[in-house]
Amino acid sequence: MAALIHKILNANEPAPNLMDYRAMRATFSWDIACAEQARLPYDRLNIAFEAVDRWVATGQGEVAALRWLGKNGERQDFSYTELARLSNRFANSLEQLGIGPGDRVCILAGRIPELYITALGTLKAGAVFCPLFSAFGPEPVRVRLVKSQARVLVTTTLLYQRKIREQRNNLPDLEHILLTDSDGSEPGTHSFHTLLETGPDHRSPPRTRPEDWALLHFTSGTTGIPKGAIHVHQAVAAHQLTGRWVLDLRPGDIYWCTADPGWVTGVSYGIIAPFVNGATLVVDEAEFDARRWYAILDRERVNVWYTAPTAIRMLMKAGAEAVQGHDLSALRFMASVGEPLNPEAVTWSLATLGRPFHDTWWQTETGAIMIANYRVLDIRPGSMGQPLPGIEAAIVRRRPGGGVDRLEPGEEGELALRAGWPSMFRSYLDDEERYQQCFADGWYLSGDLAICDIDGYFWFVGRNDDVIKTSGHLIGPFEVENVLMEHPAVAEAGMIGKPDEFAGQIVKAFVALKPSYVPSDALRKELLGFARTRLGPAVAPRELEFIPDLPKTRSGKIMRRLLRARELGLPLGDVSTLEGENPEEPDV
Ligand code: 6R9
Repeated sequence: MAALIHKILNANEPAPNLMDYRAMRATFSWDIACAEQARLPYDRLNIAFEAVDRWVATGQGEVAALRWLGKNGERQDFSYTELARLSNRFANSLEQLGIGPGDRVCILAGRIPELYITALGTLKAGAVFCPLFSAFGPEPVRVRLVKSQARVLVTTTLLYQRKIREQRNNLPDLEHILLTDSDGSEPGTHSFHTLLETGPDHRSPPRTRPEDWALLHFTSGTTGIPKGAIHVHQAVAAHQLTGRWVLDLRPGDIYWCTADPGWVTGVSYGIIAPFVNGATLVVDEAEFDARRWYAILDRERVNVWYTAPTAIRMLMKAGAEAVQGHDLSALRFMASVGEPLNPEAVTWSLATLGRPFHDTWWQTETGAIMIANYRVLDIRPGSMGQPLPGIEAAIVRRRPGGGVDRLEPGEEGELALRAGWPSMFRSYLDDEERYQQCFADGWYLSGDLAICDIDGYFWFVGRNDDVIKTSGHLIGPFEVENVLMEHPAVAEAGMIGKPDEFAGQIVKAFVALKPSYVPSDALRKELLGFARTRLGPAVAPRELEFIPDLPKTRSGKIMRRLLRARELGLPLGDVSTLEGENPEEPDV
């Protein structure tokens, strides 16, 4: 284990927002935190109002809310007042289109200003904001548009042409497509900006209630199509509090979240948390580049930085030379999320950047950070940290007949959280059964395996299912397998996450061919290309291996666990349910 990192607070820096973790844990109540939010008459609550309009109301509207850095060197600031006005216009435009409470508005776009206007305007209109990752191919986009029953999609002309146009007839719920860069040549679409120009600047305060649906995030399981996790407006209390206590955000801070808003981190912490805490959010449109990133930290005088282990490992690879000549002295706090943060990354950051990364743990379903390393506390490198005040976390084991048992410190089991915090997901869209399966005895069961040590620090062990985390993105093997199975040569396909030095895991496919096909390099390339065209680069497998047939249970489920064990040369473990072995055993 890497050595403990002791914190000595720098007297020249502002004191941490959370000064006494233990005292706050002992006294905290969500009721008080939620009461702090109710700023609208008649107990109404709205994330977008909390995020932007309240700053205008308190006279801080001229502060920069969004600082957008374009791919080609553009730099554009939007004040809180401007964002309030533009999101009012967008909400008014949606209403003119007949979109209202509960309707789903999807966005498929890179990190462009229109994305932030869409998010805030959708929330003000009482509609449900649903981001789709722009590197998804046509198939993941189709599946999510169908499942969400989106009535509106905001996108760019290029993404529309590449991913939507051909399948538009199969999307009957999708009534309006708004193109952010429309030149009027695409039939059946509207211009986002023309709509925005015609919408009035003003609107009355939003009428949403705390339990109204606000956000829809798709997340993947092991089986079936992606699950739509629903969050409500009340979640904003958790966004605000974690922003303040974990990320140590305060008004006037310059804050950079590198996550893409196509995923939950990019919305909870790449839109909502910085705005509700009055910070200036830096958004970089470009992809990762070590030198560009250090230049942004330096030039923008970033105070708080939230990023991911894959990016940190790439920065480590770029070496200390890349940071030379850059002044990172404005940085006060750095945090990471999405995958295990290796202890070396923490010690490296301390040595090279002068500050340690603080690991945080949470999920699409939890909506906000649940376990964290805090600015005020010492760091045990490799540990995810300790639960947020207001969150009870435990390690449990499911009992075969239902219910759970709590385990002792040091024992490995499933990480569980006592249900009931504001940003807890309220349902899986149209899948009540799956939602209920996530809970037992009042605990939310995360699906992650972990250990809690005697001092209350949590340590990540792995997943208890087959989902794959690649570059911080959660990929469902079923979605990838389904697409490969559509190729005429493929009889069966199974995906695993193969360990990778930088991405954490990469998606690796195992394929059994139909009898008339023979394995070849050309066919492997064809299949990889086929998957990439349909799924997009973020989801498609990077490696593909032919095998004669896939290990399956007698009920026909692919045993990805065995594929993984074979790949890694690990013991095969319990194979009692494997097809062809031990036929007396019941199916699983
Ligand atoms: C926010 C986000 C959730 C899954 C989660 C776990 C993994 C997240 C982690 C971590 C180890 C951390 N994960 N943070 N694993 N250490 N600090 O990533 O949400 O995309 O839903 O993924 O990511 O396996 O269950 P989501």
